[in-house]
Amino acid sequence: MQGLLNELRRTHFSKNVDINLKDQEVLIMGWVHEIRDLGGIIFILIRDKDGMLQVTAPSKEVTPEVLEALRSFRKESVVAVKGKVQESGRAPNGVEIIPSEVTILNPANQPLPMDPTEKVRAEIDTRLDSRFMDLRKQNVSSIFKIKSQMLHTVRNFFYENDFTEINTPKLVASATEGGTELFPITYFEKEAFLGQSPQLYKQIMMSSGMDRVFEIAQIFRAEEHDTLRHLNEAISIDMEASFLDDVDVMKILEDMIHKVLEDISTKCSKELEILEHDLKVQKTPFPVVKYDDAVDIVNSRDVEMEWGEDLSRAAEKALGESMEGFYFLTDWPSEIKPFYVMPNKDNPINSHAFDLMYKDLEISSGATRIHQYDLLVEKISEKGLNPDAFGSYLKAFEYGMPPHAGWGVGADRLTMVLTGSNNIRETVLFPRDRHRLTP
Ligand code: AMO
Repeated sequence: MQGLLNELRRTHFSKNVDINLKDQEVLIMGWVHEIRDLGGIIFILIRDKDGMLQVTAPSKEVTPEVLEALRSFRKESVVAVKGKVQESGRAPNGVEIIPSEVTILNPANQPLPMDPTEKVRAEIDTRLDSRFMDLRKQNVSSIFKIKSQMLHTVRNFFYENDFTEINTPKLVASATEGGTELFPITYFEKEAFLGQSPQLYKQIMMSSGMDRVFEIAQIFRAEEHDTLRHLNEAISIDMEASFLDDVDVMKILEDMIHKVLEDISTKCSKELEILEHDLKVQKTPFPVVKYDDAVDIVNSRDVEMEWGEDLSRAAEKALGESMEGFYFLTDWPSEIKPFYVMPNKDNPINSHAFDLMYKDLEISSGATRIHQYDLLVEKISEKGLNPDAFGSYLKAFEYGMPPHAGWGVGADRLTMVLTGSNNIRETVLFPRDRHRLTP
């Protein structure tokens, strides 16, 4: 049986065609990046997954059929080119191919919706409208290669540290982080919501005896924010572990971040170079700033902040200016943290909650959790929520819930740090923000 491509198969990616293949025949497949027809000679750059290769067709050395086919090439059409490898001082990789057979696998319509060669810079909205083409640019695809490596490292890190990967529902009946930021949906005859965090489920899992769990999944937040750091659909890296407290899980978090920095700087050096991003591998332990001290730092920089307030954007910036790299913010007031956060035993107006910051960007929140049923019910009520709505969550606390702690890291925000992007939309293939629901 013959498939669509018949005998036509790629022998090499462009990055693997080098001088060692001199005089050999190769077949490459990719997109037409650039065409220069000088009459007596045609130069075509073919782009594929990780690079480009020059096809050089001097009219005296190739057949009229090949010349004619090359002349019908259009930018971004998908083509296959077979030819002999030849040394070339000027071409990328130091080699070019002299074509003996060319096939147009799928022509691209003209004009193109945007320029994928970086010669004309497009606004982010134009780029996102034609994201498939935007992703053909090396600097854009580099961001997603780095994100992929980061997720790979994170998974490995968890597996190596004896965590079990879990998948919790994203169609949920109640709020986790307070009632205001939920997307309501119709679930047959009931009202339901898109999950804003796996928080309640990862805590329930502590009562299952599985001890250490993690999840990497979408979270949905109906925030009206239109900022460079907020999305309405984001990826959260969540973990929860039993018989540990906030200090223990902060150590796990900084070790994971350190491993990510190390892996990206060694395994993605080419992508970092393309992005011109100088990524520092910060040593652990990361600095720790107590909330009380953060308030003083912010005020000393002429930004007003009262004790008990969450950090405003101006406060985050002021703090970020005085700190380098990653640092923890600890000892948060209980009042501004969610109901499940453990208050400090001796001084309950403070809590065992922490954030991990990178300069002025919040990367993660975490805490020791309340594991005592009565205290949890009290805190739910104190926050103005109805404990009855949390029945199936609370049940897990009645029959042997161990002490536990955990955190959630914004994977897209972490990718901003790793790639030097200042807009979170750059780090998501198809971002969902206040105004964008397509593509
Ligand atoms: P929190 O709400 O702080 O904590 O979220 C954790 C991390 O997720 C990222 N994040 C976002 N990223 C982009 N757009 C958003 N709208 C957005 N919202 C959050 C941030 C943030 O630090 N249940 C707790 C975690 C825990 O305690 O385990 C929680 O969801 O990087």
